[in-house]
Amino acid sequence: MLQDPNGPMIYKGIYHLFYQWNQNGAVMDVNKTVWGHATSTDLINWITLSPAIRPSRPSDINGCWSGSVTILPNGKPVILYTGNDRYNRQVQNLVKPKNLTDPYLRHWTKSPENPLVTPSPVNHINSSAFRDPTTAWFGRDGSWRITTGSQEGRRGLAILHTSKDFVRWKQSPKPLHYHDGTGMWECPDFFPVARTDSRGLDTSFSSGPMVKHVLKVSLTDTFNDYYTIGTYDEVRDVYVPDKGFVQDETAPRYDYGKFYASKTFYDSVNQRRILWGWVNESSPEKDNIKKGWAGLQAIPRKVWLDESGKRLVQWPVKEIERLRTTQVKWGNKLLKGGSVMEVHGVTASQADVEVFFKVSGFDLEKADVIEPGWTDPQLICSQRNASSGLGPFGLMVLASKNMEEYTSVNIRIFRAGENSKEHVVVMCSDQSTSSLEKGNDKTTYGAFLDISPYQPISLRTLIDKSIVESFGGKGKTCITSRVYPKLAIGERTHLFAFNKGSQNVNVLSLSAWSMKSSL
Ligand code: DQQ
Repeated sequence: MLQDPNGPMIYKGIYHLFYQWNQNGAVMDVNKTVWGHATSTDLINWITLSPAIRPSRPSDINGCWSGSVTILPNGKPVILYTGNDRYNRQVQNLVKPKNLTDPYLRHWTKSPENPLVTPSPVNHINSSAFRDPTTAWFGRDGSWRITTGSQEGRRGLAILHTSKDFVRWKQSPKPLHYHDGTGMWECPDFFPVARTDSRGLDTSFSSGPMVKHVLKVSLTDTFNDYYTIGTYDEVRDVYVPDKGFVQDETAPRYDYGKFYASKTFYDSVNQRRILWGWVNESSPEKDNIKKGWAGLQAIPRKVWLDESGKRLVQWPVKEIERLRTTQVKWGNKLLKGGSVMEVHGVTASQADVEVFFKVSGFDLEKADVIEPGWTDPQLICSQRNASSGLGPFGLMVLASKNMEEYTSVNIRIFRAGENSKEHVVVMCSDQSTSSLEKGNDKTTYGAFLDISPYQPISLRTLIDKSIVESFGGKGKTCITSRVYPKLAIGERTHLFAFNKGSQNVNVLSLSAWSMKSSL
């Protein structure tokens, strides 16, 4: 079983991804976890190498858990990771590449000083809640800083540690950030984003007026990744989320479907920040054992700050477009209320589909007013028969010919109030009809989409056999779903555009590409 992405980086032109991996089967076994290792020159085609870190020392004998890579100023990468030690305590360890001339970095050496940081009552760290060191950033005072995820009662926190030499780490008296009532913060990720530019910034980029910071934490309570945008106060060495953001379950999510333990890195060659996330299965364990594998990594996404400063934008890395082959194009097609139209000529089991919908202002003014209690988009998306007049419209993907099976990725538009000119736009990924097979988790996912429906509404969906990754509003809201069709397999898979609402919707343009498999 494969889990969290670990230590992504680019080194000598080669991308590296490590990941939590139980080599022995399609089930989780945290006491046996190794760092699986894969490399690529284009982020799309990957070769796997032998595991980079395996349990072998008292400081990691019960599992080599998540961690990050830092590229030191001399260009040398180092890894900090959590070891589950011989007493089942979580400790932080260091490993270095054995041979820096090898761009594949096939061999790694554990530091003889491990463990570098241990939990104890003296430092008030609970030994079962001390893990997942981030990429380090370099402070103006000449010290490195990392943060680790932790918990004190129901308070989740990101502990801060500083070091001059990367070996001796000192715990800061104050955490980088904390919030009560959230439970454990796993896999924190802390990085700068440019205010007015989609270009990425190195993790050590100094804060200043043109820079915001992002803190992401993975909450064990909900198994979701939440981020806030804020300011890193370098003098007080604390992170302060902007007004309106709270580091808890009310914070925005990278993805409103399956996406956890994610981690970003700075791609210095292409000056972008790239996000990796683990997509867990929605199938029962016995099915995973039967198929022989479980867990995958989402297509890597470029991530940057939206011009509103209120959210991040994510978009599949451009390299994915190299897998595109034949293209089917529609221009200006009317999707009448209640209609379904097949998109012919595309390998519907593996496709990249980008649509722009347009709704007339006249129809928008007639949209139903959202019910006062409908504050949870996931519930709105689950109301299968509640038509808003405007939508649901969108795509039916991984569909069987007669639609016994399909996953619906759709948009619904409501008026915000009786006398309001504002609209509420909801994006849904509805798996409830995705498979005839029983036993899978078919929860319907949904999220608000902060766009004006007077503008063209963009929806992109990457479809690959059992995974559907959707990006609404040019990447403002993302939803990833695992689905397991029984009928809609290979050539028996279809793709449809649909509009179940009563008003008409225009497809301004639709492009669907058949996608080749990667290596
Ligand atoms: N998975 C790792 C931990 C991390 C968790 C163990 C998140 O380090 O907190 O496999 O999925």
